Amino acid sequence: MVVVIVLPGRRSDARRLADDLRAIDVSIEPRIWPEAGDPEEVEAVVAWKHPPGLLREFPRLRLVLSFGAGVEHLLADPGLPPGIPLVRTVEPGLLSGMAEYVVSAVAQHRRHWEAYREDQRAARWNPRNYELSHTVLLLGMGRLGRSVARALKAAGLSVEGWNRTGGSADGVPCRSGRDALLDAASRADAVVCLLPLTGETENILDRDLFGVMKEGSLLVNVGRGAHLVENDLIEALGRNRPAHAVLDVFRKEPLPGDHPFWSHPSITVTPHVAALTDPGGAAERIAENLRRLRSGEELLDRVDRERGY
Ligand code: NDP
Ligand code: OXD
Repeated sequence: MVVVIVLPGRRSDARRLADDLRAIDVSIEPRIWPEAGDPEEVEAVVAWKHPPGLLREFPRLRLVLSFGAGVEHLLADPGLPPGIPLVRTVEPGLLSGMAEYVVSAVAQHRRHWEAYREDQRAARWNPRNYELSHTVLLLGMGRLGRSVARALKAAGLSVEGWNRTGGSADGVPCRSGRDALLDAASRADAVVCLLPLTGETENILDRDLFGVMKEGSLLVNVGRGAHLVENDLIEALGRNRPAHAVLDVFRKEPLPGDHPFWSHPSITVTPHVAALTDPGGAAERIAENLRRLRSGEELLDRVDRERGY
């Protein structure tokens, strides 16, 4: 089965993925774009930030796989063939990486690391208190949200969830709807966005949400840049609600050099690295999905195109 790997700017990840796919299953023939060979032979494409329209070049495509958890880049492409399955790749490294990032962001804020760095520069011995109880509200309780929730609970923190369908996920109580979001945010010490970007979730981190957040609280956005209304955040930081924002994703990436977030004293910027797909772990999941495609079994992490995630 011919699979084209389209990872522009990530040649070494593409090579590693191709080698691992071949090692797992000799019937898989990976080709690294732009060397795709005869387009008629291509049955599957693994893509991340592919050139829009590219998928139209493969008339016999049976499966499109995102080389990551997000799929808005593929859903936004009018060249995505209708009627064929789209799957995400959520591998163990992505789950543990996200859990580590969020626990670290929450812990550094709660335990005043930033202030201690300043104290150290001034040779100032200044112990600060911290509350034992600390509640983190997770927006999005999917594959990544549940992994983060487990790690936060293991660190002794309380976790509440907010999702589309309500109920509970892995023992974490979840609520849904706008009123529940504002109510939960008003009681949380940290709000973490781990939502997919859809028409319903765009601009969800806005002045209404910040308006109810606790003084001194933390915002972490690891979902997508378009979840955040940037000017609303800058105003809200001026009111100390939230007191700090850790941002990993941005409307425009790379974040332009003159963007005010870079120099804002209450914003920590990281360059979309909260969780990185490990090509080795991805190869296992991708090979399994290709096997399932061939045998007509249910695919892993299949996207519901209507729902948008
Ligand atoms: P999943 O599809 O597994 O989970 C999505 C969650 O969001 C579900 O809990 C879902 O609710 C909830 N949700 C979706 N729409 C709404 C809505 N309108 N209102 C409330 N809740 C909603 O996604 P993952 O956990 O795998 O990934 C989440 C996102 O994380 C990705 O889409 C990507 O944007 C981002 N990401 C960022 C990375 C980074 O490095 N910064 C790395 C990887 C991913 P329900 O459970 O009810 O269906
Ligand atoms: C992803 C990402 O969605 O890296 O996997 O953001």
